[in-house]
Amino acid sequence: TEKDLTFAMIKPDGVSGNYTTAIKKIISEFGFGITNETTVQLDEETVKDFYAEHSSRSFFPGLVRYMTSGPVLMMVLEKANAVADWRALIGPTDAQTAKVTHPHSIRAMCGLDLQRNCVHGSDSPQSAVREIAFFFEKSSSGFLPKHDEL
Ligand code: YYY
Ligand code: MG
Repeated sequence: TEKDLTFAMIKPDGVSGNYTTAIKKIISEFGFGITNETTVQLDEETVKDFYAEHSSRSFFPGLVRYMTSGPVLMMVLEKANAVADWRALIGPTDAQTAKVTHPHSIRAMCGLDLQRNCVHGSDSPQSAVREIAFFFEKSSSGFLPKHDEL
């Protein structure tokens, strides 16, 4: 079967809460390959651009502050049906909801609330293409991160 790519990120609360190892274990247990990964400190401009679709929302300033509050780990994941399967694995946006409705999801396991929900996943194949290209550039040997690695 054809393998697809999706974009995943462990957000600042996930990295600072030391969930990286546990999340990577789940990633490998569920059959995803990690094609690329890089740890970076995002700046305000990058987060605003990445989340541009939400720029008019009242939660946007808080989201930008949170996403720049510490390092994030970005990954390109590879697997058949990668986009939908990764979204299913991370669970609903609100980590508090996730704890009730999807107790085995990653956001239930390590997220804190609606804003600090520990992980990101592309919401469609189109978003995955955009988000991978946003953070990585294609090279002859795969992808290279566009931002300075920590
Ligand atoms: O794709 P997903 O991350 O599950 O949710 P989005 O609706 O795309 O929102 C992006 C991001 O914004 C979410 O992960 C947390 C934050 N957020 C928030 O702080 N408050 C909201 N009411 C909605 C989203
Ligand atoms: Mg989204």
